[in-house]
Amino acid sequence: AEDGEGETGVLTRTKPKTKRPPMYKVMLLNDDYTPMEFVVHILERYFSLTHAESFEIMLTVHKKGLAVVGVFTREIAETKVAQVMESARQNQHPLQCTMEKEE
Ligand code: NFA
Repeated sequence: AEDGEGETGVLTRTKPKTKRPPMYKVMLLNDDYTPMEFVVHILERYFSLTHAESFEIMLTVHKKGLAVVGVFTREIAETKVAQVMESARQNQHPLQCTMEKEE
């Protein structure tokens, strides 16, 4: 048999195993120099958030020091971080974006 104890007496997996990929939190960090409007623009552009949502998250980062802006699979998270960091660099803003694996 495919499942349970086969003719050989070997115990095999019974539970269907649907694999979920590890998820990564993408975070934005506060600094004293990046303009608020730039952060809002970044959130709208790379995280598909509305202007109101972007403004709210920007304010959370500004007040609390950081905020999770989204949770993605590793490749998507890496792309978002790279896009934000490149855009900040091009515009000479010190804005920092990082990712962290979810438990
Ligand atoms: N603290 C920045 C300011 O006062 C705004 C900011 C928000 C920067 C979120 C980075 C992240 N101009």
